[in-house]
Amino acid sequence: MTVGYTDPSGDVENEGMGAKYLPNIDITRVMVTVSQDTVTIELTVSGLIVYEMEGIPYYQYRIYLDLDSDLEEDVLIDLDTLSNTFTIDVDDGVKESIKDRLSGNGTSELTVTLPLTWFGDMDSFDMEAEATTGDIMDYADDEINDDFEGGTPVSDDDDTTDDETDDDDYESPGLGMTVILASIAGLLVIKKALKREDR
Ligand SMILES: [Ca+2]
Ligand SMILES: [Ca+2]
Ligand SMILES: [Ca+2]
Repeated sequence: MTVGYTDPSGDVENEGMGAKYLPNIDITRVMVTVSQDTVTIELTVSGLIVYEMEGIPYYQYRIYLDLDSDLEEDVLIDLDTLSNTFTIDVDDGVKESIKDRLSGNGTSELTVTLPLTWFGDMDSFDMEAEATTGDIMDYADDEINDDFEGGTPVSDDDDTTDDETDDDDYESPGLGMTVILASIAGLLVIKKALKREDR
């Protein structure tokens, strides 16, 4: 099961940060995939994901999960370069370090892979995310599916498996049309044959 949203690029809300820092927090897509044993989160930005760094400006990437459809967060995954902490917090419980479960530093896509047992029930869930950057004076951020509402779900076109299913669906009407055309052709032949008999 996958829940994913796309986000426009160039929609960072900027309070004075230099333009060169903005692509790194400009979210374009977030996908959360639940498989048999793991939950995998992929966060994509226009620029480069930066979570292993020190100093100013700082970057923070946060992914929230709502597991019970009440539009309130139950899980927070927080990657904060200012405090150099990379944690998951479930139901305001004990924060676990997830530093060794991250990959993608310096690329456009951050991947976090976590054990499904940490989450409990993931039969239905929703997700939102935000990325922020700042220095001493300035600040900028981008959000996706803010407050678990209004996001643009990833379309079927982005999913190879669904494309294959769609192709299968198209074959049936195609086959049906061939049968109809063959029937019409057959009727025309009979009609012509009958006309010949009339002569
Ligand atoms: Ca964006
Ligand atoms: Ca909730
Ligand atoms: Ca946005």
